[in-house]
Amino acid sequence: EDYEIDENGYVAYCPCMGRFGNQADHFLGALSFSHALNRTLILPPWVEYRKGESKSIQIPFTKYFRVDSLEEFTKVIPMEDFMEHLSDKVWPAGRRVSFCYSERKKLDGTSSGSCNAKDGNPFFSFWDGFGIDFDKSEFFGPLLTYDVIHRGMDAIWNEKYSSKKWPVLAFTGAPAAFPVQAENVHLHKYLKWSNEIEEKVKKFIINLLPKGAFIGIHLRNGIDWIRACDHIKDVKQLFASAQCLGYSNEKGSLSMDICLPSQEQVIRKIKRIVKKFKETHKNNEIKSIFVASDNNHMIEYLNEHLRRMKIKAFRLPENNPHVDLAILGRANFFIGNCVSSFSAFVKRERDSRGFLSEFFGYPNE
Ligand code: GFB
Repeated sequence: EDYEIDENGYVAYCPCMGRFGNQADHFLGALSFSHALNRTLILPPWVEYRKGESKSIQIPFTKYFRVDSLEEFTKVIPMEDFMEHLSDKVWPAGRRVSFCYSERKKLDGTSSGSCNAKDGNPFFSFWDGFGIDFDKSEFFGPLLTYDVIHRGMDAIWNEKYSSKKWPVLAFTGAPAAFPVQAENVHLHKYLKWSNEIEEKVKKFIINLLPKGAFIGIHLRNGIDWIRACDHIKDVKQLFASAQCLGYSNEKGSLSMDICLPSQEQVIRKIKRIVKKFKETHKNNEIKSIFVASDNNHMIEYLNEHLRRMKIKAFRLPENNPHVDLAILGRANFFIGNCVSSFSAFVKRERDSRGFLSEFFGYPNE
């Protein structure tokens, strides 16, 4: 394969904040940013954390997503390909600058005088996995920000950092906002699951789910989540909550029903959706519930309460967040957790296909 150099330069970054849902929000912003600057986005591997391991691991972008669909929107290249085929020419060792808004302190709190891009986890593993060391730091703040949408920053970036002199803008974190800006949500349509994920989804739906329509639900209820929901009394928005409350709370306010619905609320919502679905889809009744969860799938509870409706609950036999997401994306109806960025991924994918979704506790009936 021929690897042509993009004379307009590249954008690289470490998805160093949060887990998959957070990284996906950031990815859409980074996509919009690099597009606005007319640079090629270097597709970073996804950063994952395994229980009991102190260092993150990096999963190639292409394991989960296709490259060709992203190319319909803008110029992209997987980081592995860039490093193997282009970095020596475009971004040789000795000339690698890391970009950050302002100084990043050392882990012990003392001044580093630099972006300190490789200090800590996942920072070190991410760059070091590609043998990348930084020779210099560049602070772009407070003059520049990532906001190319509201503040026309793209022109200022290109003026200040020409691609000739700065072929790669390598950011210590994503050049993007969290949660994803409203204007970038639609970019999700260019994110398509890889064949590997699609195959697993098809197998599960065909072999393990009963024939007929199914509701997908996301139950976010692990201990980290229970603790996070404690904060709802102190804030107007939490994580992805703008997806149902609106970015300025114009559609509602946070509540425990939204962040951490009780079992009773979960079952009530499901029953309501089943009935509603029946009225609008006469020949395609809900036959099962697919449950994705980080902790408690409530399978027995659901089965007990849905028995009279002849509906059964199912889950993946193994923990596989991406297959969970992709199945939720395909369900005939989705009920998500409005605060969770994991649910937000599903909601955006479904919106881009015109599929129906609601959230636990929202709308409040
Ligand atoms: O994706 P994520 O940023 O979403 O992080 P939230 C949650 C992680 O938990 C996922 C696992 O990446 C998965 O690894 N997880 C959550 C799940 N739900 C499921 C599920 O249904 N199935 C499977 N298999 N795994 C927030 C973070 O998580 O949690 C914040 O955004 C913070 O940074 C907070 O840490 C406490 O937005 O839900």
